[in-house]
Amino acid sequence: TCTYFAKAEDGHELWLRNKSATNVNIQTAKKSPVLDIAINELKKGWLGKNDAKLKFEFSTDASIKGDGFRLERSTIKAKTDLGILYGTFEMLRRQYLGKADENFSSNPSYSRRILNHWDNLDGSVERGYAGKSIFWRNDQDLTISQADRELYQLYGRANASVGINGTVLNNVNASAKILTAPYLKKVQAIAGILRPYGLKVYLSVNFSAPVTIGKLKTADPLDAQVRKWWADKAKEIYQLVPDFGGFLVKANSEGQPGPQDFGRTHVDGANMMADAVAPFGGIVMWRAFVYQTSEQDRTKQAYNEFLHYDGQFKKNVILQVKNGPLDFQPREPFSALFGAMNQTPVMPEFQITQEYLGQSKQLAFLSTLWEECLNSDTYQKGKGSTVAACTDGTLSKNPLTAIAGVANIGSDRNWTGHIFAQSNWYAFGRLAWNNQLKSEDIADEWIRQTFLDAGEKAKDQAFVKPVKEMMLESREAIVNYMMPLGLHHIFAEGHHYGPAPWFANTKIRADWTSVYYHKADTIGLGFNRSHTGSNSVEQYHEPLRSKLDNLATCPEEYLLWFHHVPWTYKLKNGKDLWTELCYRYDTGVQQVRTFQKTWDKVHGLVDEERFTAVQSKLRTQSRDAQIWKDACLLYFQTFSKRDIPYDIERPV
Ligand code: GCW
Repeated sequence: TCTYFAKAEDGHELWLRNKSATNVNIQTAKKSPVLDIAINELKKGWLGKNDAKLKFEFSTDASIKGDGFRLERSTIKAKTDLGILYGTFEMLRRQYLGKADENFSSNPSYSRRILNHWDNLDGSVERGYAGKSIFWRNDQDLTISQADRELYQLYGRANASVGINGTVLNNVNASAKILTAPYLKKVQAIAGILRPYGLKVYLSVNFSAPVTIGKLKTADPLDAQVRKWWADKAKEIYQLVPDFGGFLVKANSEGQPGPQDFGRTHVDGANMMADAVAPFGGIVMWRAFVYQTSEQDRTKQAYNEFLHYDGQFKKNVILQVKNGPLDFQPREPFSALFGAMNQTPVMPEFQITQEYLGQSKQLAFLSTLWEECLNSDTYQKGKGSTVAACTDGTLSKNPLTAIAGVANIGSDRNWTGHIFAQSNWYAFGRLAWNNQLKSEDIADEWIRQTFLDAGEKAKDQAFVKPVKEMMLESREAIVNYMMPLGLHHIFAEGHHYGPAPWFANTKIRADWTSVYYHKADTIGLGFNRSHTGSNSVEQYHEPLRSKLDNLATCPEEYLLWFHHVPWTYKLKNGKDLWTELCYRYDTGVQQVRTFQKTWDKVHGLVDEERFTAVQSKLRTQSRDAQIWKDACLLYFQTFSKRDIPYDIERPV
């Protein structure tokens, strides 16, 4: 447990390393635990004029929305205590970054900005690469030590600093045990520690809980006893945690129980739970990540399952949709569900943990991936109907707006395994607060706060610039050496780290193999989802549908996602598919080699500990990028029967 303490002491305080240089006097007419934290942060981190007078002001200004705020020279204005806290963090960030002391207003894009922890109750973390769960150890030990308490405070502080205001404490592959009294007691205690940081607690629930822990004979959502069981359970939870956020549900997906087990629908299931939490103001986040063993292209299934339920869900239900229609691949087109629903609100689910992007071994700044998704145009209500606008209430005027990120946090001393993975936690929070932010600015902020002293400008050219370029390029590099040109899910089975494009197995469902996705043959490569194939393009609105449908107009980054393309097909740069594929894989490897050089050059500009840690991870990444390239090219070559161009590096 002492590793927990080390997080603060060893300078592993994430992006929050500001230490006050000057004194500030705070004037506030109100007192509360939230405001106490704001005051404490200001005392700890104030870098403005010495002995400055700063005022908290509760304002009815209509331009301030929700927990938004307005900063004026010596005033933080907000409607709520949390607004003051978020304004405080923004003010301190601006001071740290050396930004001009000018008026600044900001309102959150989404009202609920939530981390999803895939933490199991035995302490393991599904798709977690940074140690153990910070919340759960095992059934026998549900205590909260002083070290835990301090850790949760650091966690709360980090989240509040970027505006994250909710956390789901357990895995969506949920154990029903989380709803038993001993666990709920711990949930209550955690909620108590996180509350002043503005974090609402939510739980993932298992649909068959009424049977497994409730001893009922069924979990049928239309059964009166089942409905009562959930209503009573909700009441029990709200007695312990009055501001409990609600339930997250993975139902009838990958073997999880759900309403369909009883011949009922997702609507029946979601609404039953929604009724249970509604009296207390709770919500239900119902995941749309469903796919059955069927002949139907897996990427079409969630849309087909949910579209016709639009408008049938209770008001406190929101559909949680992964950014792409498959599963958090290095690159996917956006999920068509974002532009599909007219009445039912939809929330994006991003994956902060790098399940498919090198885990905590590789450097991948995911902000660019999320920005790409948020800015994608669904054309739902004409041009400009971006995923951001479809989900943040701009287009639907739906009062329930939310966004989720699958956390990459664990018990590791640096929280996230890879130091640069901290930037993804940071970026998720910043984009959840403001979905118009640019990755470039987010990276800049994060680098300065994580590695530089307050206001430091001397390292701009030698450090900030090259490191920022590396971050901004990192996701594209991974796309290049893993799955360029729209390739997807050719990962080794199970762990999802390395390549296995050859993976085929007639004994398991086809969509759990790699050959299902790339469909390599002697003619070409790629999954035909155009109108002559699975026709998944039909789920997109015009003019996007036709653009994707037509091989000549389909953006090349999605080419093999939507088309089976002949090896000899000429791409825009004049190269044929096989040749271009070789160059893309090679480019990816070369990009990582360049990252290594970039990082080696900053030696001395960053502390030795973090320098070495990152250097060593980049070596691993470079080696593994090479493996990806060699494996994929040598395998695809058995179909293309062509040489790898001689001006690129030979397979090792
Ligand atoms: O990405 C896949 C993962 C599973 C995960 C599932 C989901 C929590 O491989 O580990 O389960 O998606 O999102 O439900």
